Amino acid sequence: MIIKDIKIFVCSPGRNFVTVKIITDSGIYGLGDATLNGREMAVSAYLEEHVAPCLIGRDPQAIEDIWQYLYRGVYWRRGAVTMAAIAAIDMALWDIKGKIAEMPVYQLLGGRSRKGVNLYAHANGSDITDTLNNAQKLIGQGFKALRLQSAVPGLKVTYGVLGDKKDYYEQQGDRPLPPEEDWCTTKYFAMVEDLFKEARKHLGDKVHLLHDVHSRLTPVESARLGKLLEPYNLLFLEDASIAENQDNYKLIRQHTTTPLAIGETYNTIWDCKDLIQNQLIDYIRTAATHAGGITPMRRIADFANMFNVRTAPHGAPDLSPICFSAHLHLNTWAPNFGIQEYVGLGNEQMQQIFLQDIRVEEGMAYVSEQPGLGIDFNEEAAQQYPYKRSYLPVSRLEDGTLWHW
Ligand code: CS2
Ligand code: MG
Repeated sequence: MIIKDIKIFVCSPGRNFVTVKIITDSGIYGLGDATLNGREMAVSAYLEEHVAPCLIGRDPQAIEDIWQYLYRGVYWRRGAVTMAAIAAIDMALWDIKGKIAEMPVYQLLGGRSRKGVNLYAHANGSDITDTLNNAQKLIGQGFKALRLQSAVPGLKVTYGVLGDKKDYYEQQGDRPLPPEEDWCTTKYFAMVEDLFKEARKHLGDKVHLLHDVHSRLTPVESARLGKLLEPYNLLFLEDASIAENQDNYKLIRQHTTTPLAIGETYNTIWDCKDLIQNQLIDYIRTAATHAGGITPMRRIADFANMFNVRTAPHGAPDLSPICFSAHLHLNTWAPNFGIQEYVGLGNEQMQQIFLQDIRVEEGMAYVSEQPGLGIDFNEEAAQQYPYKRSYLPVSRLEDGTLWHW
């Protein structure tokens, strides 16, 4: 069997997705997600111009060799664009291998470790009451773990809380330039403890609560926040501080027992090596699409397992359903799986394009039993929703200084 053709699709059913389809001479094909929000066309060009020509004629079953060829072989290692491109190829090859073996991918990884995959849903709100009302609705739908985010009074916009806008694209209107948001740590601290105090009062002790800081705090501020939230028993505090310098987390860890999670922007195991081996975090949140595919996600999971770190893959709306499927296979297998972020199975247009049979019930997702990843891609439907240039926002402090978004 050889790789006969590789097609790259960029469609926008509400938001942009980059999809790779590897077609073999046997007719079997595989699908992968290469979406990099705000930089989609860079990955598409990388795949089209630099990757696809090198893979035509190769054995699609040599997943490991192709991964090494695209990572080690090119000299220019790592980086978000490169790793999203490698990720999509890797996912598509696992999909093909599963179809050849007539087994779902989780079986190829080592088989089932659990009956279903625990999810956490997003409860966002324009104020604390609104957030808690939304949380109650999700609890009513059976969710047992919730990420709580509430707008910060006095700020124009707060990450994770879009008010009446359905996504960041709508926030940009017809002028596709990065929207500008503001940040003030003092105003945030004045809100955040009340959010969790009220949450425990109204939602009780049984529901798991999580919170995303989206890298807005310095390490010492993160340490203070972790301590402040200890009485409310979070499942984890996500992205408290940027960890380009992984040592940042030593300071945070020394001061708090609130569990810590990070990793949604990481491209390789090297980005989290020190965090994991020094047990500075509790959950690693890498995504198959941004960390180079299923092959390295499996390595990260095994490495993390040695240090009592669990996996909690990123599950934002800017990862395609193909990535979510890949995560469900990894999560069904990984002995140290923790929890999966979940924002629904996509809008109506997405459901016409990405065809899948994932079941979500009572806050758990159940992986497809179809051979491969168990997801299909409707090319004609995708063509109806062409690419639209768009950006993630940037963030500034109130004096105008550019801050982490
Ligand atoms: C967020 C993401 O889901 C999350 O945890 O941090 O929504 C993130 O902002 C986007 O994926 C950025 O592309
Ligand atoms: Mg996040």
